[in-house]
Amino acid sequence: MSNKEEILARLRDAIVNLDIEAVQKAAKDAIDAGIPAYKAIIEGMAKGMEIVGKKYEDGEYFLAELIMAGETMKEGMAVLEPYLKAGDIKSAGKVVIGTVRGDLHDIGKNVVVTLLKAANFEVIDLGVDVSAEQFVEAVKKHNPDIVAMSALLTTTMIEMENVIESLKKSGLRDKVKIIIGGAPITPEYAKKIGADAAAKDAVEGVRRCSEWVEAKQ
Ligand code: B1M
Repeated sequence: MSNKEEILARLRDAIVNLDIEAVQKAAKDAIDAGIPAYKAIIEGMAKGMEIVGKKYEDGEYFLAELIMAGETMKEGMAVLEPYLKAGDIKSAGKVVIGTVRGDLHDIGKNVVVTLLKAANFEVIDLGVDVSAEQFVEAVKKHNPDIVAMSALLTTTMIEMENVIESLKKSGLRDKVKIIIGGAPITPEYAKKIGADAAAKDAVEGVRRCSEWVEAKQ
């Protein structure tokens, strides 16, 4: 295992072990080793979150551990965020983003927000538990290029379709591109509900948003 692989594995394991000190140390080591911050997030910490989810499903972890894993991830993010650079991406669009109604998961959405900002997007973050009406109001108020929605629960992903229907009813659907993401989301689901794209992770999501905005310019 190379030094970089070993650091990514430490980031993953620190999340699984709910070890804030270890995640902060591994995040600093990732930066020192020249691992891009986004890679440390997606290929390190987010992999740990997958394992935490699995352990929760298997009855090995409980809600307390899910909460601690979320806190551990936030502490790791705090170390890495200042190193997320715009690089050579030069898209300057506007995105309205939120986690849909009934859903309180915001770690993945926050990663997307951070990477969007790093790619020079103006981001209007509506937070969590966002209703279709709030999405519609935000589109009217901010006139974004893109609406991005996140859902982590199979019981809340159906809200995405409500948002799209509400945008249609308000005559706003064709003014924006719509992208959706979150653990249960697939390209097939995006197609079914009339979204323009699904993103499996934040990097793919931001890449797609950049492509849309660049095509407009
Ligand atoms: Co929850 N939870 N949770 N949880 N939780 C899941 C989602 C679950 C899969 C765990 C499991 O059973 N294996 C399960 C859902 C099962 C299902 O619906 N099929 C579950 C459950 C059941 C619940 C509760 C119901 C538990 C309970 O109360 N009994 C409850 C629901 C609360 C609610 O929302 N109403 C609940 C609560 C919580 C906590 C609050 C404790 C905590 C969230 C803390 C927070 O977000 N502030 C939590 C956590 C941490 C998880 C897991 C373990 C990790 C989620 C996470 O942060 N992943 C999760 C298991 C899992 O997902 N494997 C689980 C890391 C994050 C970086 O990835 O969010 O997928 P993710 O985001 C990625 C991509 O999906 C994508 O990019 C991100 C970064 O690469 N992406 C987008 C996401 N949104 C995008 C938008 C885009 C583009 C890409 O637009 C451009």
